[in-house]
Amino acid sequence: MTLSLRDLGDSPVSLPAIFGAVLPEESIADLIDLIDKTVRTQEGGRWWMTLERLAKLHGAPLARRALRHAANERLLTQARAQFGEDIRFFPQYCILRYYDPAAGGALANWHFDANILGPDVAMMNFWIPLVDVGVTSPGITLVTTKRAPEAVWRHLANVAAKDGRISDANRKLTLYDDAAIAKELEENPLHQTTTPVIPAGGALAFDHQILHRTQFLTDGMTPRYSFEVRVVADSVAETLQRQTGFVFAKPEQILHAS
Ligand SMILES: O=C(O)CCC(=O)C(=O)O
Ligand SMILES: [Fe+2]
Repeated sequence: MTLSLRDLGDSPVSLPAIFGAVLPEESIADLIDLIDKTVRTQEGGRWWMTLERLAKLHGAPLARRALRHAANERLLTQARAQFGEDIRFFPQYCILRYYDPAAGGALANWHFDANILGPDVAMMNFWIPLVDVGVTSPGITLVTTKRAPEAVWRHLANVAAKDGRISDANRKLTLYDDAAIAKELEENPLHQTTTPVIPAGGALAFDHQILHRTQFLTDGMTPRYSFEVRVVADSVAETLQRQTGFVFAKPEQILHAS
């Protein structure tokens, strides 16, 4: 399956989808500058930072500044269309990343983002590269069939079933062995993978049921900047907040605070 680049419209499209021109040039430049000054200068050589941590280290206004770029009317319209209602941002899992393949280490192996809130909570990710990805800079490879492979999804559901949701203690069990997934994909021709080529400021939109990983690296790949923007439906946010302690932000809180 090949995904084709589309414009952010106001009707829901089937996921995964790729959109062009989600962020304007000014937003891309500002987010790269922010990543250079925060993510890349942090102690311990870590290459990613959640907006929650950004707020802690550098103040809430800076975290809001980052999220405000994503809270543009066009992205919000598409997100609301997907859920059929208003949405809330999930700042504890909105993540700014810088990744240099030459420095070694892989970013993410196969997983579902359902490892964050559990398999039954609908969550959507606008994965926004700030440089062109999919050829020289590593993008995302994903399986285009939902809840696939079934055996892997079951494994995740079983892990979650232990305490009703994915906890910090069992989250590492939800990362999958690459060789096992490769075998599963090979044996079941229903499952296909794709690695979309996405221009800087475009977005790959997918949900918690779609198996994905960092694109397999090839020689000479160049560094990548990216921004993960996760959202949930407004109607589940209050309950989730009570159950999990995670905090979800309404778009107007992001847009109208100083
Ligand atoms: O940035 C990557 O390569 C992995 C990101 C990821 O797994 C995600 O956005 O859900
Ligand atoms: Fe992920």
